[in-house]
Amino acid sequence: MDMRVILFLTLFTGLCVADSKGNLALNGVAVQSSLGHPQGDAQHAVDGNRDSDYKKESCTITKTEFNPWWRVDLGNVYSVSNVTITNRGDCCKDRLRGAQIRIGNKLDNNGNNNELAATILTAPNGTETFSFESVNGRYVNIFLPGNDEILTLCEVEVFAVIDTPSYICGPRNLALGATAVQSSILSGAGAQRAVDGNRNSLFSLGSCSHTNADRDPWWRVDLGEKYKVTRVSITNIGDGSAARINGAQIRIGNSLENNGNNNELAATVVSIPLGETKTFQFQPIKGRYVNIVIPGRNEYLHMCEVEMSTAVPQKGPGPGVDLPVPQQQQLREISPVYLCRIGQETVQDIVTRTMEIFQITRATQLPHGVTQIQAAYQDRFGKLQEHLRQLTLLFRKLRLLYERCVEMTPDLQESPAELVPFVSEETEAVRMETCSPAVIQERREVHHYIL
Ligand SMILES: [Ca+2]
Ligand SMILES: [Ca+2]
Repeated sequence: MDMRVILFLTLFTGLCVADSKGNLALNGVAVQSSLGHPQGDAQHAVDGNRDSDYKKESCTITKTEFNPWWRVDLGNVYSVSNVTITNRGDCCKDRLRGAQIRIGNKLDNNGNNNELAATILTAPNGTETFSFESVNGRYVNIFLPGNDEILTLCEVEVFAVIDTPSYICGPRNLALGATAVQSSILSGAGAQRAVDGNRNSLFSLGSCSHTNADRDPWWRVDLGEKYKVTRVSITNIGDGSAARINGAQIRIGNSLENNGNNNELAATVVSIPLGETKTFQFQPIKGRYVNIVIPGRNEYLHMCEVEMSTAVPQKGPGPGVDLPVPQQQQLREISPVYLCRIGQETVQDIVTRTMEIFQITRATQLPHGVTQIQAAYQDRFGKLQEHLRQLTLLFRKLRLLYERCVEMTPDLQESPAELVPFVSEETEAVRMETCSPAVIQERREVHHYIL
């Protein structure tokens, strides 16, 4: 088989690298919805110790709350296929029943909206492994839906088909767990709450910082070392006044003069809707301190999470080190793995759509003597048409990915293109329609990911 095609198929079937069995969660950064007890830190579920006796200080615990969760950041994106959970053994095994393993790359709803990989239907007795169809993701959540629930985990181990990242993910959140201070503290809502990894925006849940109505109120995080910061995200309060954050300035630098509020201005907040997260991007500013300050008025400053990062993925060099590889080159290096991810997802989407089409088609074959109701028929026909339209778009996307793959591997051999899906006459027909807005949108999306 042609080298280029082998590479293409290899990328899209996920067999990017050799396999291994390492626990990816070990000593990863873990956070949880709340701390139910001083000995129940989120980090205890990734300390490499499966001891299931809570008193041995190797288990986590949240408060009794609505929808408690726990999350580990794997640092990069992996194709996760197994999660091993050690339940608490000294009591309360049943609490874990109904918990969900969710995996993905988003932090919306603290990652609890990511793809559902498995549900814990019966309370594990000791350690139990959950295997599933691989899910790509950087974050692994254990989410326990329900009222008045307590989530306790004594160990969570995460395994992928391959121990090399599916692709290099965006850089880590530099502020997570760093030391934060602010101009004053209202009702115990300290600055640290804005860097606890929890975006929960309901003030009552204890993860939002809040100052008094100070003149020029401010908040500051100490990153410990100098970083070239290019991006700051702020999660606004969800059950207070959204407008208080308006006009806040993001300032970055190394000086503590005027509490750091004289450092370089990176961006100004115009507004952030209630409970939402807004990201501010700017040219790199090197600094150890990042301030959020509301100048010129007496105001309350409250934020439920502040996250920040550098533009280039942190691979290899430690904090504050200027990366030796120019950004352009770095991006070129990681492009094939981005292709790999998008290709896999596209193929997966094609499979899902096709299965749905089969389902609908099967349902239209009625037994003898049964007549189709007109409305039901039209409904099915409409759905079928929509699925087919989406399927066409997905194949176009796959074709674009293939073209990009070819461009990036000019040193590999030529052709035989017939091994690649959708390369025949249909492809030619598709190309005639490039003026369709949907196609343009698809191209834009694909190129956005790749470039
Ligand atoms: Ca443990
Ligand atoms: Ca928080």
